[in-house]
Amino acid sequence: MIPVKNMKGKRIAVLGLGRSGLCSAKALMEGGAQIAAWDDNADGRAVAQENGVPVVALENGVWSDIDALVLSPGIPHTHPKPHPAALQARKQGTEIIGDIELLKRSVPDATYIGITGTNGKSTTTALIGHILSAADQPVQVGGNLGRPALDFDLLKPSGTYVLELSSFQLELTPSAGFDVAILLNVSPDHLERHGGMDGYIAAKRHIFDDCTGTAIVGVDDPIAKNIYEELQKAGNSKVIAVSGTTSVPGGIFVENGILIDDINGDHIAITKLSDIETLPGGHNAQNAAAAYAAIRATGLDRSLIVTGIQTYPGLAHRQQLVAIIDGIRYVNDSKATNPEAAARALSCYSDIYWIAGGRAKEGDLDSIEPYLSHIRHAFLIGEAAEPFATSLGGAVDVRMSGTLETATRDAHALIQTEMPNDAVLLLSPACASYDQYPNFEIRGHDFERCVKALPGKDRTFFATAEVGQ
Ligand code: UMA
Repeated sequence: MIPVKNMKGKRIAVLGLGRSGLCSAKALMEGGAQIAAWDDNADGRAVAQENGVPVVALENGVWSDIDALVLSPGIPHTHPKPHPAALQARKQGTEIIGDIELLKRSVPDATYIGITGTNGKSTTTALIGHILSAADQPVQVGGNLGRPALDFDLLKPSGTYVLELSSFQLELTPSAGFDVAILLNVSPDHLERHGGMDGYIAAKRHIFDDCTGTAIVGVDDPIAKNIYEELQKAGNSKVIAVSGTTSVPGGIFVENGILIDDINGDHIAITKLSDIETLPGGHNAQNAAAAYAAIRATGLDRSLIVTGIQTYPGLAHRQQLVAIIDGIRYVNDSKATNPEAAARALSCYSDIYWIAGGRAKEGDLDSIEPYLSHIRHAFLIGEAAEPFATSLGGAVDVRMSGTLETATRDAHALIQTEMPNDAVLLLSPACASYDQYPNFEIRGHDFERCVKALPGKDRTFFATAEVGQ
């Protein structure tokens, strides 16, 4: 844990005592601040009290001498409606900040790599962390990925903090000022929290404010590309374009499956990405290009970056190769909780036996449409089974499996009878898990359990570490 010493003697309100808030409260107390902590949920308050954090209702009287409100990222402070405590803080001019801001103020001399984007930020963050630790560099990895920023170890100035940053966290990090700032892509997400698309883009764009070193921007979607052009025009920092699909002169991109470094205009082939099983698809090509660009900016030797990319173990629940049984690949993509994320996985394989469904979010299956020809059969589960069957409208052979266990068995049995060349049994639900599981991680583990129970002559299982917890 990193004690927040620069708030010593100050009185700080901490609202939200989940993963990040509880850690912030403890780090502030360790640094000598006086805490008034609150969670609207009684369980959250009870856990905090068990951890020795003083719980105080953040009512009117408390506010007279509060110096800052440390807010958990999931708590609204503007849209759709500010939390009353955030409203009160704003009314009296009290700063509202989050744990990333506290980390930056507590360890100002370390190197900070910040990664944001609507999709791909967890993989890019984990890949950067892996490359640096494989090269024996002092590094800590977390943020939105799961490990709260103040839970990190204190690093010497030569160390690097690699932070996955959500739009919520960026709004609570006024000083920003990252040494390397990455924006991968932008598409509509969390719009209710940002009052619409303009607010969401502004939150994402904030990652580049006061960037002291290198700004890295994906140019594979129109919104991020526009931000790249604006940054280049402003000329405040070194700006590098990255793409997983298009050759970008002067940038880092992937051409015929090969990662190319053209920053100095010399078109150097770095490594063949299409052979790396843990980074499949054009979206991961862009993630790898961004990770390479970020580490290159830190000055690490190119051969060490290549070793790191080639040995990347992958992230649990994100196109995670669980097993190969008699030549069939079993892939856990439980983190794909919306159709766009599932479409990314569907783009990567042919002959897919697709398990989908759960609790559907807003939106339709339009993003899946370009990949319908990759799907041999769909096995539908959970609340979304009926509506998905209707949406797929006969374009794909559909089975109503109901549960993940039945779907896995149904799919396996059908593969055995059809035995296509390149069969993949893919769990990529395009839905949240909450109708049948507490969260996507538990759904993913249940899939692994179901796969382990399948028969087969030649069975290989792969271990992938959970990161960030
Ligand atoms: N709470 C209140 N009042 C409210 C709302 C919530 O008191 O009005 C309390 C809840 O009772 C709970 C706590 O606030 O005890 C939860 O706070 P939180 O939602 O900010 O969650 P944390 O447990 O602190 O986890 C946060 C991130 N959560 C969100 O941004 C929603 C985690 O990202 C992150 O991993 C963690 O900090 C450590 O840094 C998760 C996430 O879902 C993965 N992120 C979103 C995403 O990826 O789309 C942005």
